[in-house]
Amino acid sequence: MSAAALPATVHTLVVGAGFAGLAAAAAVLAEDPGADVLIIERADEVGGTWRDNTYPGCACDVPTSLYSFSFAPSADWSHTFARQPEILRYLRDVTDQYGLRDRLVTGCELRGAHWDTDRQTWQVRTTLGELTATVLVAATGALSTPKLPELPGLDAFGGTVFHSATWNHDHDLTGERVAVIGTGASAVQFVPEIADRTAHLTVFQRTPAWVMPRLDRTLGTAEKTLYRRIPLAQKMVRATVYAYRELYVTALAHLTWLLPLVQLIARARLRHQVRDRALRRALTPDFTIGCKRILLTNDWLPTLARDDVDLVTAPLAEVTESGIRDNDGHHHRVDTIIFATGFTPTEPPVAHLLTGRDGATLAQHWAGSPTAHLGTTVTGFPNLFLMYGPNTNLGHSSIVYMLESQARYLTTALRAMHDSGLAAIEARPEAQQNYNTWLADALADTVWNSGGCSSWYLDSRGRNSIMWPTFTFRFRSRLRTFDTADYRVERTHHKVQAG
Ligand code: N01
Repeated sequence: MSAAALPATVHTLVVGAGFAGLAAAAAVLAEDPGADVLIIERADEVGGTWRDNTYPGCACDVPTSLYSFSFAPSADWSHTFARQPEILRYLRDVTDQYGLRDRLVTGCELRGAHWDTDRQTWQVRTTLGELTATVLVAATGALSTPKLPELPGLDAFGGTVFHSATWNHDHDLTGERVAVIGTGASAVQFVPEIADRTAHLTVFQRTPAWVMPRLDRTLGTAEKTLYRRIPLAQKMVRATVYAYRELYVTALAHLTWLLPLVQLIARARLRHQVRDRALRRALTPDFTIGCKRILLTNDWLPTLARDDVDLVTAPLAEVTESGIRDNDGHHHRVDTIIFATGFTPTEPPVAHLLTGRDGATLAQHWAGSPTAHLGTTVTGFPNLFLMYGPNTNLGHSSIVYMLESQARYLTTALRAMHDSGLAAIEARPEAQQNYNTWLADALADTVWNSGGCSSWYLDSRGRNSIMWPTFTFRFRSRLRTFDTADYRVERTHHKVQAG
C-alpha cells in the first residue's frame, strides 16, 4: 500500500505489525472479512522484534509449537526452537496468507494520537499524514526499544558500538577484541556464536542468571510430513507442550518452595560445564531461580570458560578512547562494544504518544508504573486496546497465546460495540482498580516479586507491572467475554450511561 493510500478514516487502526499487530488484525478479519481495519508499521516489513533482532544465533527460547499462531500452524520449522530468519519468514507468510498485506501501510510511524471527545474518535498523526480511527490498537511491542546505559566517555570511544537489537552486520568482528555488556537472554545466544571469530571477548556481567539446558532438536522430514498430512498430530504436540509448560507456573507462582530443587539441576550443570571455581562462583546467582528470566542455553557457560573469553564482574566505570575501565581500575582494551542491555518494557515510548480524554498522555497517567484493565484497556483512554499490555508477560509459556487471547477480546469488544450501537467504551476506574488489586495479591508470593532479584519485571516504582501471575488459561478465560459492566459506554456524543 502506498503513502497515497493512507485513508482519511478507518474503523480499527492497528499500530505495529509484529506478532501482536498481526494477531489483532487477523482476529478482526476472521470475525468479519469485510472489516475496516488497517495496520501501520514504521519499518518496511512486518515482523517486529523478529525483524529487528538479527544478531548471530538469534532464536526463540520458547518451543515453536507454542510460539506460533494457533490459527496458522506450519510444518516447516527446522528445530523445536525456531531460528530468527524462519520466524520472520513465518510472519511474512502469515501476512500474505491471511490477507493482511492489503491492510498494511509500511514506512508509516505513529507520531501521536489523541482522543477527540466530541467526535468519539482517535485523531492520529503519522509520518505519512493524519487519519481518524474509531478504535486504536497499540501493538508496538514491549521489547522494541533498545536500552542503552549512559556510560561516561562513550562518545569518545574510538571503536565500533552497537546494540544487540540493531546488530551491525557490516562490521566484521573477526580478529577483534570485543566487549559485551549484559548477560541476558540475547547475550547468551550471540556470545557463543561470535567467540570463534573474535580474538578476545570480554563479557561484563552485572548479575549472574540461572541457566538451564535448551532441549532443542531438529525436526526431520518424517515429522514434518506427519504434521502436513495429519494436522491433528501437530495440534496434539502443541497441546502437550502447552500443558507441561503450564505446570512450570505452578512452581514459579504457587509452590515456590519447589524452585530450590530446580536450582540443584542448574548448579550441577554449572559444575559440569565450568571447572574453574572462581568463575563458577561468579556465575552463581544469589536469588531464586525464575526470579529473572531463566536462560535456556547449552553453549553459554562453556564459552565463558574459554581461555580467550573473560568474565568481568566489576561494575563499569567509564569508556575510554580505546576500551572500558571497570570499577576495580582495570582497563579492558577493545575494538568493539556490543550492548546486550535489553529493552524498556516498563517505559514504552508509545505511552508518550497517546493522549486520553483528559488531555494527559498515557505515560503521564502511568507515571512509570503501567496499569490497565485485563492488560488491555485503560481508564481515560476510550476505544484503546493495548496488545502485550501491562502484566501480560510470562515466565513459563508463549506470549503468542496471550496475544491471541487479547486479539479475541478485541473482536468480542468490537462485536459488543456494534451490536449495542456503542460509539465508545472506556474501562471504569473501579473495574481497573479491582483487577489490579487482584493482580497485586496474586503476584505477591510469586518468585518474580519475592525471589530476591532486581529484574525488568519491576518498574521504577518497584511494582511488578510486567508479569501475568498464574496459568495462561485463566487469562484467556477472563478475556473470553466482554463485560460491558466494566465499561463506561457512550452511544452518541457525550451521552455517558448512568453509573
Ligand atoms: O535483555 P535483558 P535481553 N550496566 O534485559 C544487563 C526477550 N528475549 O535483550 O541482570 C551493566 O534480559 C542486565 O544486567 P542485570 C526476553 O523476554 C526473548 O537479553 O539487570 N549491565 C542484563 O544482564 C528477554 O528477557 C528471546 O543486572 C547492564 C542484560 O544487560 C528480553 O528479550 C530471546 C546494564 C540485559 O538483559 C530481554 O533480553 C532474546 C548496565 N547499565 C530475548 N543495563 C526469545 O527467544 C542492563 N544490563 C523469545
